Amino acid sequence: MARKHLVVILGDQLSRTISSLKGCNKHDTLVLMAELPEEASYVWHHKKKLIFIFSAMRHFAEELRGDGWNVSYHRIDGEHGFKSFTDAIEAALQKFPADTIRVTHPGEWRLKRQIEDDWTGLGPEIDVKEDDRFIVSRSEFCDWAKGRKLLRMEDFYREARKRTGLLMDGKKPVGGTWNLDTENRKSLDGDLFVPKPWRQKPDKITDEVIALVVERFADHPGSSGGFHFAVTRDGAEAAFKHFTENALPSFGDYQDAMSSGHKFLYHAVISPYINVGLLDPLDVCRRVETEYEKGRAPLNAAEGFIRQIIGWREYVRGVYWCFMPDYADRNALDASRPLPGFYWTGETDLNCLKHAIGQTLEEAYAHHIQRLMVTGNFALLAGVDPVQVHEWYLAVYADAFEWVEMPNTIGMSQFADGGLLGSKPYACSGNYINKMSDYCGGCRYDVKKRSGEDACPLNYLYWDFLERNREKLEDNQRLRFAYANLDKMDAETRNAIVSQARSFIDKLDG
Ligand code: FAD
Ligand code: DLZ
Ligand code: SF4
Repeated sequence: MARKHLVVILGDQLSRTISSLKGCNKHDTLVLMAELPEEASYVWHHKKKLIFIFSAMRHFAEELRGDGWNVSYHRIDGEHGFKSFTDAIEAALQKFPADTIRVTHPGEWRLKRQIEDDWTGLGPEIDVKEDDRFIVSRSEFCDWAKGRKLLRMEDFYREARKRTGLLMDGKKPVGGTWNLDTENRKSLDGDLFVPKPWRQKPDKITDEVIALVVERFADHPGSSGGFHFAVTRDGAEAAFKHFTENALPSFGDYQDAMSSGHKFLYHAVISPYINVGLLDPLDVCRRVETEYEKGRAPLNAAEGFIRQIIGWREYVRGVYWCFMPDYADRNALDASRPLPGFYWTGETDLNCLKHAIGQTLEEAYAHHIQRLMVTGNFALLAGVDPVQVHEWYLAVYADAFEWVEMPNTIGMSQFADGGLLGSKPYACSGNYINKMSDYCGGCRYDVKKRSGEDACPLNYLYWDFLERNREKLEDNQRLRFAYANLDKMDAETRNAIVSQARSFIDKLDG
């Protein structure tokens, strides 16, 4: 007799070719999908994130049914009363006595533990399949990392280019240079044409989910209004096509720019779709490579985009699985302040933060430099507990799943891993924000002033950050110039800066 499989598909495994379904026979398989209170509340998810995931799950279940799969789907507003996956599986097994519970490896340590600790006691054999939507497997990354003193993203990225053949000319990079990062740093000229972002009008299923989230998750952060994410493969495809046709050519030049008038600039806004499986990462890279080959996008755009996906995205996933679970507790700079309350409201008179947080609460989206150099930088300078910073990022972005969010936050943004992921902290004063954005023009603070009542707080916080962490950071070669500048200040100036920074920080609420 054929073996019966119960295939559990998680909310970020919405790919028709997901490994857990491979080799299963439709007659002997029950697919289980569930909207669950435990998943909806392990952090304080943004309303738009909840809408996106539930609606994409419901659409995917329909798609699977259309393909002939037998799907048992549990809505969070249904009668089921399950709290967790374990509850839902236990109930499913009553009606469908499977020999095997199959699942594709989850993207969060918490769920890996749940599978190992709780699902194993349910009876059937547990079969966890590798998630083959990544270019480099978890074990391949760990083999690569083993024995290296420094885990440089650049080294990893070059290997990934060779492995995929993307933008390669034999054994050499197309154009002769691996990384065109220095050509990704233009600030925005006022009169540039910025394309309108792609938007999906909600259909009936999404409208139902919006009503559900508005009612049931009313106290969760963020706005539910103007929901415009794609929730199907076709929608995600349309969003990606819109990006390649309208924004990709300028993506490289303005990758690091920030603008109060343009939330999305030339960014792809596809991370939620790739992360839940509506778009395939390698496929989008190949299509961007084709845009370059056909002369429709310059090399700095194509290379910059491909680097983010086969470089950074794969690399952070490797770091997560190689260094968890202790990675979550790292706190190399001993930062311990509570996250300021304005991260949940956007109510602050620092204009850069007001914009980045306001947009985040509105859209469940901010681009990389807003996340790294505005919200991340402020938390780093103020010495906020990295766990609280991590929980904020995991909650507020539609693309946030722990495998990708945590290394970006704990490592890249907060330097809490002590330099495993980045060779120096991404700390900046107001000068950088002023160079890359138009935020300072509309701010009540003066970005040119280092101290005094109306001085830009990032200026004194930056110097105080260096002073406070002198013992830990002074020997970092990449901070030599910054410490030399700090040491050039006379004692009186330095003391004034430090004391203004400390009193500013002390006034931040939790
Ligand atoms: P684009 O700028 O258009 O880039 C194209 C694609 O490259 C993205 O869709 C994404 O898939 C990939 N990418 C770019 N940068 C990174 C990166 N550093 N790590 C992984 N993938 C990358 N990204 C997430 O997908 N989920 C997160 O939870 C997340 N949390 C972050 C937290 C912090 C503190 C920081 C600094 C960055 C975080 N990022 C995260 C990375 C990055 O900010 C987002 O991937 C990006 O802003 C998504 O927008 P986009 O699709 O318009 O990206
Ligand atoms: C993030 C999320 C949310 C909010 N809700 C669900 C859910 O109800 N059901 C589900 O299967 N998945 C959900 N997810 C995604 C998971 O919590 C988790 O982040 C990923 O499955 C990790 O791989
Ligand atoms: Fe931000 Fe300072 Fe510029 Fe104000 S002046 S927007 S606080 S960098």
